[in-house]
Amino acid sequence: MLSKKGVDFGFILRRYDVEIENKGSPEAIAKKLLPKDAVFKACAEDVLYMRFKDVGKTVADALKSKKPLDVINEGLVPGMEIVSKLYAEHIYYLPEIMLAAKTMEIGIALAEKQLGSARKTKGLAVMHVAEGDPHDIGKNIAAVMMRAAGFSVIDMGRDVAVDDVVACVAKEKPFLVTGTALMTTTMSAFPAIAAKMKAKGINIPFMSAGGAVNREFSEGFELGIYSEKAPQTPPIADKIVAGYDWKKVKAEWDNIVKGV
Ligand code: B12
Repeated sequence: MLSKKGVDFGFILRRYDVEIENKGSPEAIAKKLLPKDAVFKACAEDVLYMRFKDVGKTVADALKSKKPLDVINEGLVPGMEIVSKLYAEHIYYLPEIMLAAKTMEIGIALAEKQLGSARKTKGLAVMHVAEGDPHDIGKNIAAVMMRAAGFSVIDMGRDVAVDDVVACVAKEKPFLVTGTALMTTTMSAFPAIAAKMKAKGINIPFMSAGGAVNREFSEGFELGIYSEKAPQTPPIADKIVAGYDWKKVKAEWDNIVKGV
């Protein structure tokens, strides 16, 4: 008779296909990436699982113990980041992305209401998403952060034509203009806008942002500065309002965004 001594039956009876399936399930990926804090985790989970009917209550509860900007940055945005990862891994598809984005927007709108408006504006920024690009979630988050930090924002929306941006900047005279591109096919609008601004004698910094651009590209043309994450925009904006031009922001960028 065969001896059973030392035999691990759990190992023999394991279904390998289940393990492989689990590795890629939303739950398995989320487990590693969800925020540790229970309140932020609940917000992130509502976005991740597209619970657009529940997110209002979850965020309202979260706002009882957390600051509105933290609910956005540490709860709702990490949820959307997991969604992006699931999309990249072909676990989520466009319908999930749309529903998750809608859920996040409902949550952000609620948190934004509690931010209150600054008494006196620190200055005006013009923000837009590049021509041909529909990806406005990151820009919307950056706009919320700018307003929360006391700046006024003209949000031109998404898919904005180069000449419309230049015309708006010439008319409104902001201290900063930002452009977001998530598609490699749309980012070329930014050096074109900066060149047209220069030709009109407008020398304010042009901040490029979004997944399609990096620091090298963003700083590679005149007026160009970079912001990697939405929360980096207010500290950079503070420096510009304090008198930094685009060259000085470029030179001191690492220090300005340190720890943000
Ligand atoms: C959501 C999404 C969509 C949504 C957009 C909804 C919306 N309202 O924005 C929808 C479904 C509409 C969409 C459509 C398409 N998409 Co899409 N989409 C995404 C996805 C999954 C997530 C993007 C996102 O919102 N992330 C969450 C936010 C919070 O992150 P974020 O935007 O990067 O923002 C962060 C930073 O970049 C930065 N930031 C962003 N903006 C700004 C602005 C400022 C001022 C600052 C300071 C910082 C900042 O701060 C944020 C964090 O702090 C990405 C994949 C990915 N991993 O990025 C693909 C992705 C961007 N899409 C892609 C593509 C190809 C498309 C389509 C062409 C698909 C198709 N075949 O139809 C279409 C576009 C068609 C068109 N021209 O109209 C590609 C782009 C590839 C490329 N390199 O060119 C990606 C990368 C997917 C991929 N891997 O292929 N998409």
